[in-house]
Amino acid sequence: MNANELRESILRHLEFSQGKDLAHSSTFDMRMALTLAIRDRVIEPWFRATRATYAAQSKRVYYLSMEFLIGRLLEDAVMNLGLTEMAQEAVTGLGFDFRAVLDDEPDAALGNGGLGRLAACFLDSMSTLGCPAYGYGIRYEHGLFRQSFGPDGRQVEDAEEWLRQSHGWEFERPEASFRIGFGGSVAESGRSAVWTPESAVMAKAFDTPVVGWQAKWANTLRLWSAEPLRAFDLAAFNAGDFTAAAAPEALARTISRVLYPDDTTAQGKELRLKQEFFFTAASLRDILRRFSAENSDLSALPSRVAIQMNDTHPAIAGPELVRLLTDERGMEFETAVDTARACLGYTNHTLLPEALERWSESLMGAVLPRHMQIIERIDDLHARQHPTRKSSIVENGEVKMGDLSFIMAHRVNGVSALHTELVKSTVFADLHALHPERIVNETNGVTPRRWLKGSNPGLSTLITETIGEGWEDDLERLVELEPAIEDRAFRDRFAAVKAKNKAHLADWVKGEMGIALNPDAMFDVQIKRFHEYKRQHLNILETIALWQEIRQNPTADWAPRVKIFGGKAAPGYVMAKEIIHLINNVARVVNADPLTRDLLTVVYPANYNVTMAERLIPASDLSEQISTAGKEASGTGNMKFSLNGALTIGTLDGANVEIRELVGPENFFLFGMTADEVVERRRHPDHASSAIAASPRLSGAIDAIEAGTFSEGDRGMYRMITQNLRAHDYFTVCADFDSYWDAQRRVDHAWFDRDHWTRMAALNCARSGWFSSDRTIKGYMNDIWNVTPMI
Ligand code: GL7
Ligand code: PLP
Repeated sequence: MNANELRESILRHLEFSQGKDLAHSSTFDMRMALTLAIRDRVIEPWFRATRATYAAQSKRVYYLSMEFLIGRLLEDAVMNLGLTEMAQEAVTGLGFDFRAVLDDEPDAALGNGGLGRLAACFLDSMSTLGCPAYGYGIRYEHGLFRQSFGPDGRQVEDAEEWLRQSHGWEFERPEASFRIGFGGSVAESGRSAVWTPESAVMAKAFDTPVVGWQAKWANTLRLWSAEPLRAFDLAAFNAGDFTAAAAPEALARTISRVLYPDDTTAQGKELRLKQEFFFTAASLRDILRRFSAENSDLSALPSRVAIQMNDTHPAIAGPELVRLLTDERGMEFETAVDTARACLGYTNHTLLPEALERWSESLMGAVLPRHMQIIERIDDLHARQHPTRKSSIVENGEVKMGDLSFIMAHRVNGVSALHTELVKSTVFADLHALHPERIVNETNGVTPRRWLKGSNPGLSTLITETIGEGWEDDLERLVELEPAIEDRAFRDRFAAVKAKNKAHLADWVKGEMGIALNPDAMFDVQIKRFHEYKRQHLNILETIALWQEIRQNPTADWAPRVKIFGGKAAPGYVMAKEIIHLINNVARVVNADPLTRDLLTVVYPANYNVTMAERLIPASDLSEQISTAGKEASGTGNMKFSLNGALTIGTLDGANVEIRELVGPENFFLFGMTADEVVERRRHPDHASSAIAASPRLSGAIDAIEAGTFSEGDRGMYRMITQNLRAHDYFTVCADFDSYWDAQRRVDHAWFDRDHWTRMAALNCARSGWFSSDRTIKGYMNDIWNVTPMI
């Protein structure tokens, strides 16, 4: 394709898809026309991949996930097709600003955080590697809420409206519709059972093609939208009851209306259970339909179908597949359980007890009566096969979805080396003893296309000029940078790229927030969901202590810092929202202090999302990965920072452990207790108060909050935070504070030798190649899915 063809194609779409002539086209029209012109280019690899998969009768991967945090698609697709320059030329030639056109696209925020973003990186890697795959999820009408801050600094949530404008990437598939039932009764006769649901909705498919690097392969993201069986009650309408007439539609659509804004917290809502069953059941029906079009023998299912359960959200896949195989296809129960298990894999993403889904037996029985029976039979069968088992799936009136997933999967994986060991020794210790071969580790990864090539063009150019092309899908080649890092000229260029990215970010912050940042200061960044275990409060306490110390000694040799925060709190998570509130008010006070103005600035741009991450990460000097050890299963933000040449200050938690090993302990600022030490320390009832008493800096910071310094004299404002720190402090903020403070001063010290800092930063990049999600997906293909790449 040449530039002229692309231009013609854009003009055609402007005219025939948007119904506009160029002179009257808006930025939106241009964005849609470019999207459709680019989508046209994706069709060829997409069809080619589908045909090749059918022709080879390959095994396909089905990645079932409640969340796909894909962000914007246009820039990424243009990049993967190798059309970036051509598209820029065409759009500019038609009189539009290319950046403004790209920025017009809303983020598809169909996920909360790391778990959903991982699923998006996996889609990219599966397409890049030629792994025949479908992502299956929900087409939420409203993605993750939009965050703003009220005048008092508190989080305000608004509905997100990404589908208000038409979504240019998707294809509606009315022919791929399935009826999904809920409730009702079960009539058993002999070995078979007939489930008669009480209510039902239709699941309708919408497909988005996902093109891989250099368009060698493309897969499908199929999202289900809930629709009524009967859109409209005409009798009620004719009788004048307009609300009742529209009721069936409103009710059905509720199922795919909203993404639950929870991060690592299970939602105990009936609607959530229905959402989980809705998309899982529709996906399984689709999978069996595709299988049956090519095969008549169901025993071949595991040789053609690999289904991955992304966390326990699709855990109902086990019993539902067994139900489809037995009740609907006549397979014998034990054979069906074995067949289902051979297809299913389960990824565990968290050990937090509040995130391990449990559904009350009565709710499960009411919403999915047949599945409840099947779960009990699976439990019985497993108990018979393993008489030494100590626990069961159904306990104390609750169905433990983690246990169900474990028992119904042939492989269970953790998401970092440390996490996998903890999975074995804690939540699944009992089941692991019975099935020692089942748990495997697949350390997370991130796609280098979006998170380096696309988001950091300056660094990408430097890399390509230094080691040549081809690192984008062979990221471990970044080690070839190492000899160049010894060269001062290379380091200067590396530093210049970072400086430019920081200047861009500073411009953006100035425009968005009206705050001027010193681009020579260290950009110290903590962006992620707000959660006590992630310990944004540890960071803000250190910020307060630092501010106090600078005030006492303003002429000392301080390393100027900009502390940047970003992230949302679940609307119902009061403590996390209080921490947000505190940070905003610390920012207000600190930024207004003339004594510290050039040395310390705190900024917290609202509404952290994928696009903001793409802006912030390339401009960061220091990456804050400071969770309580043992709590962050892996992290993926940590990998993105290191890849983009930020140094990490972090605990031995999740994938930080592997990052530190790979980049070298001398290029990583470690602090804090280990996971074992945290558990031990918590046994001492005074673990927090003794730490506070021993640390004048920490007590000074807490005292300042309690004195009303950040709440206009209101001493009680942040009581919830400070009382928790003093009395309970489950996440051991206090016990880790001094160690964190010391590590931050080592950071300051390192910052003064800027050339050495750059050397460490460049080594972080050069040694992060292993964190490509291509490596992760190869692991899943080999260890779990038994699928071979098609390219
Ligand atoms: C998470 C983990 O908390 C996070 O550490 C991990 O990187 C991510 C992907 O594996 O999964 N688990 C979880 O429930 N959420 C996560 O982000 C929401
Ligand atoms: N949210 C967004 C928008 C992200 O891009 C990422 C990862 O980069 C995350 C959440 C997860 O961050 P973390 O691994 O720090 O929890």
